[in-house]
Amino acid sequence: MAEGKAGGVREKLIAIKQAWAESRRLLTGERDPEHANRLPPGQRLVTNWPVLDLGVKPDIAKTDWRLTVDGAVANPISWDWAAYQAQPQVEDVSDIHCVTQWSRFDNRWSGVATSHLLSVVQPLPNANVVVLHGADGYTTNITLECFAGDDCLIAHAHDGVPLPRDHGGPVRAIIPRWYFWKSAKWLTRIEVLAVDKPGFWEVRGYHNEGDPWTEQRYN
Ligand SMILES: Nc1nc2c(c(=O)[nH]1)N[C@H]1C(S)=C(S)[C@@H](COP(=O)(O)O)O[C@H]1N2
Ligand SMILES: [Mo]
Repeated sequence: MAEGKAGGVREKLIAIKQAWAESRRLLTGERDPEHANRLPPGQRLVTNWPVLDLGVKPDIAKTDWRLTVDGAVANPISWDWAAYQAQPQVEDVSDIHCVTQWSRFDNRWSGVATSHLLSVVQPLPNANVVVLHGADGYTTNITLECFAGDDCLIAHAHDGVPLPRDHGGPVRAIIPRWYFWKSAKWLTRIEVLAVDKPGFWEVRGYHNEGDPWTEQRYN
């Protein structure tokens, strides 16, 4: 597809999702804060794995990939593939809940725990938020507290298979407690900040947090 046409399709898709947020479509008004069910309100279970993004899928070779962590940290880093692989590796199984109403159970993620990454970079006392940056220009903000959760990973594999490009390979963030838009694909930069900075969807009507159990879909 020519860049102009692809750009047009992308703008249309963004406008549709933004309009849904404005009209508060997809909200059921139900709540399940105690997680009585495994499926949050308004979600349906899928066994495939849909691909959702802005339509630009960066093709990043592992040899070119870097992960920069900067901002309000004592020890900024820029890991190349070898440095990332040399960090302690963990696995965690979690469920995906996408704001467009699909959920996928039991995803086994492999990678580096965000708690480990934070122990390396050492956020300054005034640090409150992280902004995750994808190589496609996507951004999303998460409180440092949520990002530090023991189920959060900087992941390179899903169910034992290297993350395909469609799903954000070589490396993406996994933030299971929030809707999946917080899990940035093609992760290349983590900005640690004192003051919150809403990301791509957060400035287009999505909720600043994104708890599926209380349907924090829109702001
Ligand atoms: N870099 C980047 N990350 C992104 C997005 C994106 O457009 N770019 N889309 C988000 C949204 S809205 C969703 S639902 C999930 C989809 O991930 P998947 O394609 O692996 O299912 O990625 C999230 N992370
Ligand atoms: Mo999404």
